[in-house]
Amino acid sequence: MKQFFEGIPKIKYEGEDSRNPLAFRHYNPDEVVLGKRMEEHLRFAVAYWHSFAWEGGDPFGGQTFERPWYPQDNMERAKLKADIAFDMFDILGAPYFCFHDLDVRPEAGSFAENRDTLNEITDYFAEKMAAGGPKLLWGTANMFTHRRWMSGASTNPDPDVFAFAAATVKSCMDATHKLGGENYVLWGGREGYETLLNTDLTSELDHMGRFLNMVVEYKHKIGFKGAILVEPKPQEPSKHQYDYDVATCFGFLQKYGLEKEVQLNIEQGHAILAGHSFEHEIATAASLGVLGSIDMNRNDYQSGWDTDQFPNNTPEVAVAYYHILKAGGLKTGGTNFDAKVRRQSLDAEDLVAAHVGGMDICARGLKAAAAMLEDGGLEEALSSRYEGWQTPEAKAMLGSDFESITKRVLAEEIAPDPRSGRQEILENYVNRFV
Ligand code: XUL
Ligand code: CO
Repeated sequence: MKQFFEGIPKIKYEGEDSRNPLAFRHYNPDEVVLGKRMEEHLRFAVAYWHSFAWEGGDPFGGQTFERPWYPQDNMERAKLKADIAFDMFDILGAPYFCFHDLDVRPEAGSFAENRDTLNEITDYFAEKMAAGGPKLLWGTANMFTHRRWMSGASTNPDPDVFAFAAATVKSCMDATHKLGGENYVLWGGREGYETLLNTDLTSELDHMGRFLNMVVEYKHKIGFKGAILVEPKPQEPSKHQYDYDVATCFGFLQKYGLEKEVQLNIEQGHAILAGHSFEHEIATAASLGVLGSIDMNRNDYQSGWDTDQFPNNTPEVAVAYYHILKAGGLKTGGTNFDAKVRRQSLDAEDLVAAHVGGMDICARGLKAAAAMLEDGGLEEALSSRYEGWQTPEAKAMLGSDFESITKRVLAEEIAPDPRSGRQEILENYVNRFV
């Protein structure tokens, strides 16, 4: 059943000198990096939606890809799509995959039909997984494509849509649990607004907070051991999304008492849309204790929209993994390619090569990040920059007050002497490793 990928062999590690475009030059799953196998550090996942569901459209033109499983309007083609997807997971040696309900089943008008077809197709997945297929990194619900979601899911002004969303997420959590999924993701989709002229922001946020609490309550009820993750994104499709970035999400989680229950799935492209770097978002989440998982797909820096491209920039990826390793690595999370090939990349080979390149660049970034950590140059620079805070006077100051501090400034005639931030020297240092 490898017909779709005919002529494409199982991808192997051939080392840096390989000229084979369908070989790994850096991703060597068994290679030990900082005491752990590369595969266990990176925990790669293939996203069903972009690799198998995306048809290659853009705002100016429709489908460019021709796939034997299109249109996915019946179970027969949904199963064919699953056969081909699992073939690709096998070719890549991908340890995980991720899916939305809509990626894997035909869409029907009624909740009951959607739930039944989801159950049927995920039973089909379970057989393939048991026969040596990959594991499930996370499942999620698509609550943004169908017109019923156009004004939001849990934030919809219509309580019937909230109800439909609750039942949908329950069915997707059940499927994720059944398949042994290691996380469950909620990306806001249309949880946001187009104009405040028609939006009651306060009650929409309250409804979203209650909804997420219901997710957590249900997780505990069914004994789902995975992590619940929210994926920040600042805009697109809504003009303003409620889960704008890591800091906004954390404020939301705290307000609704969820900061110990919910972590974040951080996507590079979304960080860029929010005007942040990927490493800023990762380091902020790590510092707030909510770093869960990553979607490793970049955006185009010029176009200003979510282009979902495979990663291909070693320094960016290296700095991201540096912060992940510093935070103790990915735990239940992984490296998900929420990435799609460009719409002119028509062939099965393009699909495989895109993942091979993405996996390889991540492996290269991971090795560079580990080498930097082993060398310790950045940690040394950091402790030297903040060494003043190690003195007893500096520590005591944090427990004092403005009046006593002012007295000390006057008595000791404190006059700070600025020191270089050494940015270029540190950038040059990083360039030695990437
Ligand atoms: C959308 C996005 C989603 C989530 C899952 O920009 O990233 O595909 O990853 O719903
Ligand atoms: Co994503």
